[in-house]
Amino acid sequence: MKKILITGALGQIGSELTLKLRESYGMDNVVATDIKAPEDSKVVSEGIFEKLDVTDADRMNELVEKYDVDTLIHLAAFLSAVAEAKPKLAWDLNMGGLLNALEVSREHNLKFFTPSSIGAFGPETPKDQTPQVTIQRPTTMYGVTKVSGELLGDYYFQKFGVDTRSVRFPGLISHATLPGGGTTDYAVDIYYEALKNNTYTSFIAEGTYMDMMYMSDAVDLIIQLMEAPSDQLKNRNAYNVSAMSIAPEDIEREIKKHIPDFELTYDVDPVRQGIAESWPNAIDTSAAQEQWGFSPKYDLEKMTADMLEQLKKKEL
Ligand code: AKB
Repeated sequence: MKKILITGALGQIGSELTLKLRESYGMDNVVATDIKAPEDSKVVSEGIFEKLDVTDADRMNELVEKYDVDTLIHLAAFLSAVAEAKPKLAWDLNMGGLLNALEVSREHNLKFFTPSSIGAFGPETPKDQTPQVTIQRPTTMYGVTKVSGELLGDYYFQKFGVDTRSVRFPGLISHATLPGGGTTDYAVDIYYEALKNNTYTSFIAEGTYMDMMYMSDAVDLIIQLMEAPSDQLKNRNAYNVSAMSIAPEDIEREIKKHIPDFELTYDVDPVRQGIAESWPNAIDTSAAQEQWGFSPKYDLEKMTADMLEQLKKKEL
């Protein structure tokens, strides 16, 4: 990767990935883009930043040519709960943006990354040790766009030789940027509320297991996968990745080690609970480990300690 363009750079993954890429590859070699441009963000104020609506193919092409880009990291997309509330808009953004990004990668021979998700699985998928290759019949619009995206990744690789790479991200937990409208967001909110109010009401029910990962591992793995030799990668659609499989009460137990009077209550949201129940409990990540050395550093204990420490430094 020499000259990288990121879409959705102000989103949950983008805002941390952009800073890390600028640090590793140089300020002038990372072009951050997003549909909005808030001046109070480092992503906008400290490096190259351009406004881009990913449904505008001409503008995307113009920026790729202007900066002589060789790698495209396409992050702009709606998350699961928002996509479920606005399915038509989600199809237009998630698929329209992805197709434009793949086309520009084909035309300019770019290395390409876009995230898939555990949302690409559905109720018929084996719930535990979910295999790398298995049944994918999601029951959400988010999942439909993610499976379609995975198929497009395979197609553009096989048909046009585009160097497509992807992972099925679990819920991502970060102290820097809040997620926007996902099913796993409870696992981020819980830390903020624990510090602010000593209490949190979870919209996901007790006993609901989902895969999760700390954002610093997510950012590192994107770079690791993008730097892996092309001939080592057999799964061009997306790799299973996860660092932990947890339920709300597991986070509660861990937070209590730091905040003993923390209290967790439940007020379950049927829509997000339904989505969570259609996803796996714990996916098998062995293909990612074997093919490109995936190895997350943070488990629940380490992540909780760091989240609370970092959030204490912020004005919540
Ligand atoms: C969501 O909850 O929508 C995302 C995801 C798992 O893809 N965090």
